[in-house]
Amino acid sequence: MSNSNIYELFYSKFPSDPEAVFLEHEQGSLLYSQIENETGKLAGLLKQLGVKKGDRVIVQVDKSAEAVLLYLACLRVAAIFIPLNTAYTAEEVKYFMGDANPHLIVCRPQDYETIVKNAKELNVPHVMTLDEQGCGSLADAKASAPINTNTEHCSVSDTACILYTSGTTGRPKGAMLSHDNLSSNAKVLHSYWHWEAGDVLLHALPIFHVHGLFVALHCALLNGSKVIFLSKFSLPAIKENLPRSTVMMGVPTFYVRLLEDPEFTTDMCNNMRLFIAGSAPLLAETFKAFENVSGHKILERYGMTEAGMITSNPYDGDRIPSTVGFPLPEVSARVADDKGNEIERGEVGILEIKGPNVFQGYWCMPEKTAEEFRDDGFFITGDMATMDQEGRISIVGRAKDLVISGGYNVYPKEVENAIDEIDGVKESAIIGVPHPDFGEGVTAIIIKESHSDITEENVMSYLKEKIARFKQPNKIFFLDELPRNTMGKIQKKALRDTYRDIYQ
Ligand code: MCA
Ligand code: AMP
Repeated sequence: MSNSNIYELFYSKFPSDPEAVFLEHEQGSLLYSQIENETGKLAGLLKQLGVKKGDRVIVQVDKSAEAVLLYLACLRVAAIFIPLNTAYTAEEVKYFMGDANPHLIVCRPQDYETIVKNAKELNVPHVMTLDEQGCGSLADAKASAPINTNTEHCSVSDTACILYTSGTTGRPKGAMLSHDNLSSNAKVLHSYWHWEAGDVLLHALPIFHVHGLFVALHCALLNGSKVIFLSKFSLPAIKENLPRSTVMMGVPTFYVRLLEDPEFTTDMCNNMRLFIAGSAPLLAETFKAFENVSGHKILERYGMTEAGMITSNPYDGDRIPSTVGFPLPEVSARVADDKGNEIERGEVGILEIKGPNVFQGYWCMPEKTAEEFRDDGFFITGDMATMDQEGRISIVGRAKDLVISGGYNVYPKEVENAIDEIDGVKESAIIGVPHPDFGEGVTAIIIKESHSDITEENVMSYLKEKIARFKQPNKIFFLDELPRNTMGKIQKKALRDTYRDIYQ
């Protein structure tokens, strides 16, 4: 039986030129010809630490070439790679440690003490560090580790990664993505977006989510392309590197910020072949303004942690603003009613999907997994959509209570739970309202207990330790009561209507 380990697929595409650059990063360059040896050393170290196939490795580190090598090394030993957003607080990370029961945690040096303390409590055997320069105890130990030349055999359904995604209950769930989920999606995107010889990817996304780690890096790896690897999104770095790039992927905020910059011009985009947007809705006005300035129609696609990329606007055909295009090859999609029955074209329903990209289930949560699949295997995305006669899909809303801020998902329940713990708070509601930079701004409406003198500052200082900065409200309002319907359910739509202009 052939080896479905996705590393084997990448390896088969490495360019034969020994000088071909994979990552051009702030400390120098990583060549394709170095990947095998460097990941071999890291894989040797992982094995020395006792990491076996199926063991979990949690990684919460800043973006660096070494972090990418660590990802590839985990694939090689068939450990399950679990990347975490660097914005997560110690308390959030402790939940993931308890849930995933990892064999190893790799963290930033500044977080080491806290993580070790929690690791002891939770019986996690090893904690190592890696900083943004690629230094730390992991790199030190790697230097003397035996080289592992093997790439572990994997079947199509073996889990390669777990990515945590919060939920409407407020408790994060680990979506298990198999080697085949990742490779099938990567191959489809590589072909659908016409990757070609000489393509250079401008990479400014974080590498702890699907967009930056899988969609962007996997396409480049399959193409043997050079990646201009920026540590984060910064306008000066983007403007400097666009003339040397051919492909860029970003969340809508990237494009909004570029448009606000008077120095961003058509000339900068002369070498560009493709701008791709996703993770949140791209406003039609952004699409049009970007076309006016750059001469490029942004290609918008739609995806989810549980399924990677699902639909895409066409490469050659019409890219229509406010639509997310067609289901990708091998992906079946239907717009359905709340029982999973397909409804008429043009009507609004819930998007359901099926295909080799759809995940294996939530880690240790079989009931949650079962709830989100229909009997015929379709996964319920929770996104409201329409499909036209040609099969083109538009995402028109969300059935799930979710706010997307700058491409990061914020589940209101999680923030409400944290606020409701505060002394003096009776209840709260979190809503997303239009925000010029982040798309949606996280906004809190709080009802105090009678006689409480709690202030906005009290709430913010409590949340600082509890939840990541991007989940914390941009604005807080205190009301006497929340609007409710006759069933007693909070009317979030009414709240969104009331506060819709607060960031304009
Ligand atoms: C930073 N801040 C944010 C966000 N990012 N607040 C709300 N929402 C955010 N997304 C906070 C910072 O902590 C800081 O707080 C303040 O806002 C200003 O930071 P700034 O420097 O302006 O922001 P930034 O560092 O430039 O980051 C903005 C960003 C970044 C570049 C848009 O958020 C980003 O890279 N987003 C990409 C997310 C992503 O990759 N999503 C893909 C998920 P303070 O001032 O208090 O310090 S994958 C997915 O969704 C699916 C599968 C898909 O379809 O792709
Ligand atoms: P995540 O859980 O981070 O994977 O976020 C997935 C969610 O992001 C989807 O369920 C959608 O609600 C949203 N999303 C991703 N891409 C798009 C897009 N192009 N347009 C609208 N929503 C999107």
